[in-house]
Amino acid sequence: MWRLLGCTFCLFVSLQPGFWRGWAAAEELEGEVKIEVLFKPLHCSPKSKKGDLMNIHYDGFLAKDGSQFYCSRTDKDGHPQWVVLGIGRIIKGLDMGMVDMCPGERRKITVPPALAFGEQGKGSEPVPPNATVIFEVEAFSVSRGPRSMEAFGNMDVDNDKSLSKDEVKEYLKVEYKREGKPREESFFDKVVEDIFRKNDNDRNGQISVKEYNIYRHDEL
Ligand SMILES: [Ca+2]
Ligand SMILES: [Ca+2]
Repeated sequence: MWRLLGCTFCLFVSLQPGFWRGWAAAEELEGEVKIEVLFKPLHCSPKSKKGDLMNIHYDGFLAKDGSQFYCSRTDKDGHPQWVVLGIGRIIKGLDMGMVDMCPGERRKITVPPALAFGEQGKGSEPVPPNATVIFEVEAFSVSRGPRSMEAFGNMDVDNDKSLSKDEVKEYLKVEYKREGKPREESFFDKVVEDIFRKNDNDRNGQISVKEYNIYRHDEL
């Protein structure tokens, strides 16, 4: 199934720092996530579930005055963002509000502060403290588990249960080529550096199974 992903490691590259990191600091569940389906394709499949990789565009608004604090269409060169659903990499309200969503579907998701940016708000966007936020999300693709062990096995050519930079780079090259998007060597070097910066936690130049497997935390 990993083949459906297109690019497994896009995830590593584009789990955006800042905005998407676990901002739902407040644990108490005050209020609920409200979901309004703005558009649902006739053929609505596959439907997203926990652990899926989703490619989305989203706009963020403050509920109190409707002002926009984020737009993925203008940010980051306007590329849709890759997110993994339900593992705490995005704000809780979106982890909850984007379940059962299919490619082509658009939703308006209203998230109370406790499930969004909490008491602190978020300075850089900016979102004030205790703000209810509204996201308009459009899903482009939904695919199964981005970091499958099958994908790991495919990358780990020498089978030492550890990924070197060369192994990751070769894998990326093949993936991009298969997608009809060959890139220059320097592009892959940059992506690999980024992947290792974010995932090689013990800085030994290898990505271990433990470092790769983001689901471990999730299943505790
Ligand atoms: Ca290896
Ligand atoms: Ca490592």
